[in-house]
Amino acid sequence: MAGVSRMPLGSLASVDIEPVQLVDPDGTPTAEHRYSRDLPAETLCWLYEMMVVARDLDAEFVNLQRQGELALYTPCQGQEAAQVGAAACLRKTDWLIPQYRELGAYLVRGIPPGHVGAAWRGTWCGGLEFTKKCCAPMSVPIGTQTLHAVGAAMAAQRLGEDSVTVAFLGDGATSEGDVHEALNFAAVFATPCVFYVQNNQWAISMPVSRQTAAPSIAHKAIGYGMPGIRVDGNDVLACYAVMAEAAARARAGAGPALIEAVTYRLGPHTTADDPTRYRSQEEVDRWLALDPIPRYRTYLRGQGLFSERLESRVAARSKRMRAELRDAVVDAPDFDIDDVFTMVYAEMTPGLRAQREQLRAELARAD
Ligand SMILES: Cc1ncc(C[n+]2csc(CCOP(=O)(O)OP(=O)(O)O)c2C)c(N)n1
Ligand SMILES: [Mg+2]
Repeated sequence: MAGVSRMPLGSLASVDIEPVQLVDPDGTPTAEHRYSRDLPAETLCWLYEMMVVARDLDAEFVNLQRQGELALYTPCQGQEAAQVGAAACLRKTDWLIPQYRELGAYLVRGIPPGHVGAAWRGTWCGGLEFTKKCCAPMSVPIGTQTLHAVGAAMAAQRLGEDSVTVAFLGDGATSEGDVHEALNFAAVFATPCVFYVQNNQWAISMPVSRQTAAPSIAHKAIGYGMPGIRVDGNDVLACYAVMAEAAARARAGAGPALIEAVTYRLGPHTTADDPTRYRSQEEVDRWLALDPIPRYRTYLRGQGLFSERLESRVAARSKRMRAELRDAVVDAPDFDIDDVFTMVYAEMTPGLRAQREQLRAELARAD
């Protein structure tokens, strides 16, 4: 497969603290030789397109929240390379198990933006449509999705399928007990599951320095007996190459891996957050200089692949998808409150029935 090195994924006894980087922040190729940047020109341009469209759609989501169409949204600005690179190298039948900030991965997988909008609008089917594209609905209870991912990977293993499951999680999630159980189970049973930690430096207002005393999040892999690897999460080609290697390894039956993509959340944690209360503008500026999109644009230009034609194709797609999102979300009907109770089990339990009656009575009083 293009972009995959022939070398095994690191060593089980050590983790390189230097993240894998294929494109320097100035847009020139690095001296990295274990991984290849060799992808077809069409793929290289598509990665750019996906990153730009993800950023534009992300801005549209924030606008929709500000206009009262969505209660909440979790911006992914700054993390486009980490998400696009990781999702782009997978097969359509590989399962994506997201946390909640993975717009770039949904986009690459072909999930219509309106379906992501429905999920943030809180309609009953919000997220259910994702499963048609082998992507689980978003998961807000931090870390729980990693257990689902290991379960899905074990199911594929038992069914003799050759699909790989990728669990997306954040730096903060790695402090959760659930994640320990998921990593341990995955390693003991050699499940085809890749744990992809987007270390965006913050878990709401808690810095990553408070999440672990280990040298890095990737180092935790050593204790579980799986390879751990750090990658520059603002370098789309490095994220692509490292995930491609981990997925190929898992597909071949060699078990899970833990990837730490070192990146930064440029925006707020959610649309309800004010990050100026806990981090400095100087820190944000330092990461803005490492913005994955201009870096990759410079790289493409250096390769002779960037053109006005590409820029206008990307702009047209972005415009189309933003309009698609707005059309799906603006003035969409509210859901029927009964669905909260009727859609959980095939048959409602007595407890759910009682809760429904209680809510109905409260709503009637409020009217
Ligand atoms: C089990 C649980 N505990 C606490 C929360 C509140 N909470 C929501 S997001 C978040 C931070 C998660 O940080 P991280 O895993 O780094 O992901 P990021 O938001 O940075 O992408 C917390 C603590 C939650 N949703 N679930
Ligand atoms: Mg985080």
